Amino acid sequence: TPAALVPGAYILRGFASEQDQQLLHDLQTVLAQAPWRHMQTPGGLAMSVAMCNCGRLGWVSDRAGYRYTTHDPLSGKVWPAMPPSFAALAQSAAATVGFARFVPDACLINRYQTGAKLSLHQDKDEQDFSQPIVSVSLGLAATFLFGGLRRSDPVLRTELNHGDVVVWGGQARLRYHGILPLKPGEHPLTGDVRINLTFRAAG
Ligand code: MD5
Ligand code: FE
Repeated sequence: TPAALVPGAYILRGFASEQDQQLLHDLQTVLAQAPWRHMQTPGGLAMSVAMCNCGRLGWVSDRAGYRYTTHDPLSGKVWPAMPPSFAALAQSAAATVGFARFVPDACLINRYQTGAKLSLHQDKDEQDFSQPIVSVSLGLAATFLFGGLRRSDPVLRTELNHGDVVVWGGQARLRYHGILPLKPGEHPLTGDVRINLTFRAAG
């Protein structure tokens, strides 16, 4: 088992590197069915991160709040299927740190352009917090913030680079976390953006 960043959080540096082109290719298939969009916060502001989903369930935010849906509110159709390359990578990363039974039913896909950020928050819209979240970073690097179980707890930071995979389980599952505003840059595979695939067992 790799070393834990904090108890329950395992960073697998470069775990997705060999599959990067396959993942980005399959992402295009997803995006052809469900395009990027800037969702609204319950307060009515557009999020700076553009999002999309694949899998049986997709995470959405609007004036009514945060929730998982089976259908894309933009098209009225079900979310695109989760590509086998996505599911296999997420399951293999989870199994590497001991979650052999992790079966993601949701993949939230985040796109960070220059300046896009994710403020400190907890992921708690899922049914079963004993299931981990697996996150895959592609393209430009970003500074990841992880706090504690209370918003006021001190915040540590680490860089997430292309190909890095993090499994957030156990005690780390409900920690506050966020992403600092993306710095401008250019990546050979993604251009001027960072992409994050976030796998969850949501339902
Ligand atoms: C990202 N996305 O890099 C991150 C990766 C999100 C989100 O935060 O909600 O879409 S997921 C990081 C994560 C998930 C669950 C728990 C913890 C971190 N944690 O306990 O620190 O776009
Ligand atoms: Fe999150």
